[in-house]
Amino acid sequence: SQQRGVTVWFTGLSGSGKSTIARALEEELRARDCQLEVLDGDIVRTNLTKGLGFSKEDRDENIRRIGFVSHLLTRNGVIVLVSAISPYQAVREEVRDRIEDFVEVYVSAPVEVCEERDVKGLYKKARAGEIKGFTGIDDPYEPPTHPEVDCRTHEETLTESVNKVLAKLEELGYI
Ligand code: GGZ
Repeated sequence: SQQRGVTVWFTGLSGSGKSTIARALEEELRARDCQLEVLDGDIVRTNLTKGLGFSKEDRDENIRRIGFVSHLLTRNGVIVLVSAISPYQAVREEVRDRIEDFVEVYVSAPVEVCEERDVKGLYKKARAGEIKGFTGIDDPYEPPTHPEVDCRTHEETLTESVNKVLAKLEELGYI
C-alpha cells in the first residue's frame, strides 16, 4: 500500500538542533525508501518566503506558507520534515489543525545552551545589539504545550533524539 504522508514539525530556538536532527532523520528514512521532503529555514527563506523578515507578522506568514506546502505534500503521501523556529503557539496550532497527519517535535535546549553553542555567532550579535528581535534574547519563544516528541538536546545524543522521533513515527504507523 502507498505510504501515509506526515508532517514532522521541528520547533525550537536557533541552535537548538532542529536541522541537525531533521538531517539525521532524513538519512534514516532514505535508508527505508520513504518518500520525503525537507523544508529547512535557510532554503525556505531564500525561495518560498524570500523577502520576509522576523517581525511577528512575517514569522507568522513564513510559518503559514511552510504549513501550506507541507499540507500539499503530506496529503500526497510524503513525509515532510520542517525545521523552523516557529516561535508562536497560535500559528503552530493553526498549521497543525490544517494538516491531518502532524507530529510536533519540540527541540528544547535552554537558551543558555544554544547561546553557548552559538554555531553561527548570531547570539553574540544579538547581545551586542547588532541583530534586534532575536528569538530567546529580545523576542519571544512560546514553548509547545503538547508536543508529540521532546528532544532535550542538552542532555541526550543526536542518535537518541533521532530514535525518539523514529519511535513516534512507528507508534503512529507512518513507518
Ligand atoms: C531568530 C534569526 C533572526 C532573528 C536571523 N531571530 O540559526 P539559524 O539563523 O540558521 O536559524 C535562525 C533563522 C530563523 O528562521 P526561521 O524561518 O526558522 O524563523 S521563524 O520560524 O521564526 O520564522 C537564524 C536566523 O534565521 N535569524 N534573524 N531575529 N533567528
